[in-house]
Amino acid sequence: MTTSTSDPGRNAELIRKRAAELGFDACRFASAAEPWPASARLAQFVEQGRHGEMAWMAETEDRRTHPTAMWSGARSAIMLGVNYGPDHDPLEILAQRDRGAISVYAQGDDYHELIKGRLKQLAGWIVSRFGGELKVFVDTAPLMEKPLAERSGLGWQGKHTNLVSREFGSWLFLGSILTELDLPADPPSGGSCGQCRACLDICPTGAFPAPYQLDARRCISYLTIELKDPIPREFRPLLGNRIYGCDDCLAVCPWNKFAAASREQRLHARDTLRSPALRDLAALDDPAFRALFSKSPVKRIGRDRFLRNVLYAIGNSADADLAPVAEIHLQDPSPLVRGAAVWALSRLLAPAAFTQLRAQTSEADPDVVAEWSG
Ligand code: B12
Ligand code: SF4
Ligand code: SF4
Repeated sequence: MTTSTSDPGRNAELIRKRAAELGFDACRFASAAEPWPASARLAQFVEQGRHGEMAWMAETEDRRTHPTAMWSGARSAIMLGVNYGPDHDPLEILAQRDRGAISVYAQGDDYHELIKGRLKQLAGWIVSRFGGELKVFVDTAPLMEKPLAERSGLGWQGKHTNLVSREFGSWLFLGSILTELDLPADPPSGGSCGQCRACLDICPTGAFPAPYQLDARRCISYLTIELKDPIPREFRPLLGNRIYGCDDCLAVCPWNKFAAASREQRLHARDTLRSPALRDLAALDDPAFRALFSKSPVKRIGRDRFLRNVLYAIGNSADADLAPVAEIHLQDPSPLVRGAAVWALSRLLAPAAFTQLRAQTSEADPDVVAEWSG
């Protein structure tokens, strides 16, 4: 049952203050009940197959279309932001071809754990103070967080489709609380992309069919993190040394000029993950992978998918000294890894040497024959 409060405006201010005390960098309010255009846009995205193999997007589409479709009791949304601004230029590492580029969001601890903990603390405080049922979300639930954040005035969805904040640029994680309480909605943020198209132009894989629309199947974030299979050949050269996610469209956004480095120590880049050598990463077995990526979001994709990405980056390194590193992986237990090793060697070895290796090896490994034949 909805708990009525005498002064919703005052309650909102108290919630905002408590959110700041808990370490949230932004907190704003929106109606969770009004209809919006995002439902139709999600339907179009799924219909066009732009979610690729993220089957969960289609499976949960009905609930995902609107907050009330997931929970009919939702009246207001409390939208929280955590600044994860980097202390360095994330594009610089792209020129260091013998190093792996891990996207900014994954160079520190897993933000899901950090934000979920804070959301639960805030939620407990709200219930004890004002009552009302509520639910907390960060990333993984069937809730469209960006349009909800835009509605709350936290920012606007930029042409790269992510939320842009006047204060934090493109570096803001989102978390949400849906509640039965009626809280006064905040005004829109103001600010827009205007004539800018920097994010559209820099995308290495041409993942934007139009401004404000993304085809996830072409996005390096999807290809390196979500896709379990070998990455389609057409994209492999375009990955460069990006081995987990991609920041290009975020990093070029001019609104980042107002951003500051994150104040949360746990989100800062670990020294080991700023510019790890591809040679060292390729040597990781499962226990070493788990140890290096303890508490990191990278752990989620597992050692084999990660090694696949590392070997594609080795193939793109133009560093023939790395060929023996790739060759060791022709014996890897994982066919995914063996296939990526073949591709890397096809790029690093002289044609005659590759042909000779193929004659010796390809028939002995039926799982990756397609990779040998190119
Ligand atoms: C699925 C998903 C992905 C997929 C698909 C991304 C996408 N853009 O849809 C992949 C794996 C590719 C991905 C990548 C990334 N992700 Co992601 N991802 C999500 C997730 C789980 C759902 C997003 C979704 O609903 N997509 C479906 C599409 C249809 O919705 P949409 O993007 O809002 O699309 C809108 C526009 O297309 C717009 N639109 C369409 N046509 C038009 C026309 C006009 C005129 C206008 C104005 C708008 C418009 O309307 C749609 C609905 O609002 C959210 C968390 C969540 N639960 O919301 C995180 C989330 C969006 N991801 C996040 C992050 C950080 C990333 C990466 C930066 C990670 C990285 N460094 O590699 C990249 C960024 C890539 C990019 N440019 O989007 C953050 C973004 C934070 C922010 N400030 O916006 C989120 C919110 C997670 C979080 N809780 O912080 N992600
Ligand atoms: S994250 Fe990278 S690949 Fe994906 S849309 Fe942005 S620039 Fe393109
Ligand atoms: S780079 Fe330019 S077009 Fe892209 S989101 Fe930022 S302001 Fe908008």
